[in-house]
Amino acid sequence: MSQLIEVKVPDIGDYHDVPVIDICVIVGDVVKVDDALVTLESDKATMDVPSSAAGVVKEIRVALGEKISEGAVVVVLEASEAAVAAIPAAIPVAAPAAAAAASAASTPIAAAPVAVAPAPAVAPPAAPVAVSPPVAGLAPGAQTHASPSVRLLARELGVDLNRVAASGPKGRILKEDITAYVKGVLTAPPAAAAAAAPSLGGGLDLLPWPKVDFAKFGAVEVKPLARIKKISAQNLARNWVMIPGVTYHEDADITELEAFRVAINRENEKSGLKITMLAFLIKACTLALKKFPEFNSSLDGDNLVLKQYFHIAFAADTPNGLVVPVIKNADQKSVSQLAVESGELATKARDGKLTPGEMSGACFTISSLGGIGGTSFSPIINAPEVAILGVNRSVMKPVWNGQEFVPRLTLPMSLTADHRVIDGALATRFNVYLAQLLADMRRVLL
Ligand code: CAO
Repeated sequence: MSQLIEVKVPDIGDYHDVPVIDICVIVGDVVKVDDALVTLESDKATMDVPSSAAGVVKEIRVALGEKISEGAVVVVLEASEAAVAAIPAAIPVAAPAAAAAASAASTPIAAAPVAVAPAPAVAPPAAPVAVSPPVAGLAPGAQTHASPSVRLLARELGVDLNRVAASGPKGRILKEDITAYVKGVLTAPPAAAAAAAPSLGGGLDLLPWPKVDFAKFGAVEVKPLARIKKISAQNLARNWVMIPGVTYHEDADITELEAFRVAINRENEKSGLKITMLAFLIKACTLALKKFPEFNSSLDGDNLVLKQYFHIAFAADTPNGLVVPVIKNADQKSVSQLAVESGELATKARDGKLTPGEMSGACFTISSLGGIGGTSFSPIINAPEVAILGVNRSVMKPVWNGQEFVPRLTLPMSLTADHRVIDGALATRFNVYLAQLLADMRRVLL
């Protein structure tokens, strides 16, 4: 017979709302009494929440970055009969079969039986975030599987656990793995070491950022960066430095498409439905992603994760900075639906009302500066995506048709692709195909 046990944050003195910085176990782990389950970090100290029982981890009830206090349930364990006998003080919770009845009778009091609701091992972040930011205050590698002592060692050595190959059971990183990683970095040639270990000082050997007293040269006004800008700055800087991105340019002839768009919008004037160029771009990109699956992938160590879903993000310019809402399953939506949804998401973005869910899960991003101008640019890839399409304002250009120059409306496209995944030939094929689709959207039906 087995029993479910809630393990709670014990008495931690005067500390309240302490952030979870490490989750040391995963569902299925076998733990002993006093094994660390999660690590909390107050402004003064780091403390582990030990397991009050021996058993198997059935559920993790906290998320990285979540702030918790004494009494919060951290983990639900399934204790073996022997283990249960040894821990009379542990608080049992209702088994799933009895959950409905138990939850009806449950109260917020700690000892009352409560239903064990299935929850993801790591819950989504509580606060809205932009451009896949890291959870504030978390150490690099916080989502990897390692014990607190290993994490401590990694922190002391400045090692990002995400970069360390795990040799322990269930992908757990051991002390030996950290040692091997550091040895590898120290004995590697300088260039390889720099690429392999940005966490060990980056190897970039950069000069410190220039500190200038600008007021010496004239009047200045100092304005703190908006939160979104601060978060996206970190992501953009990492992506710019870490990804060998190359930008490939292509002109798409959208003469017929724009004429069609204008005609349709005139037809729909009364209903208020406005089809945007962005909606056509999203549609065309989903087809190009299907044809060239490498563009719908992410690098995970030595593996390429090919996604079977097509969630398209688009950059939205807001008074507080750039945010990137995501249209889920864009391939299953009509151009009209894409126009409505992107319009709604852009409005929410400008009002600062996007939820974390509306900004996550993207496979590919479109950055449209078409409403503003420009002729080309080099968009920065939004990791872990591997490509991003930028477009600028379409212009009439004289195009030679074999006999004469004819005026064609031309959309300048700038596709940045991660060269580790996509080489120049593939990127150019993607661009050419995208341009073909935009030149004649009937191809979308094929
Ligand atoms: N060529 C010519 N005109 C274009 C165009 C293009 N490629 N794209 C849009 N336009 C026109 C639209 O037709 C619209 O004109 P009308 O009002 O006469 O119909 C006008 O420009 C304004 O369009 P818009 O940009 O507001 O709307 P959109 O659907 O094209 O784009 C959004 C929406 C959210 C992408 C856009 O508002 C935005 O925020 N763009 C900025 C993205 C950005 O900052 N990227 C940079 C990221 S890297 O720093």
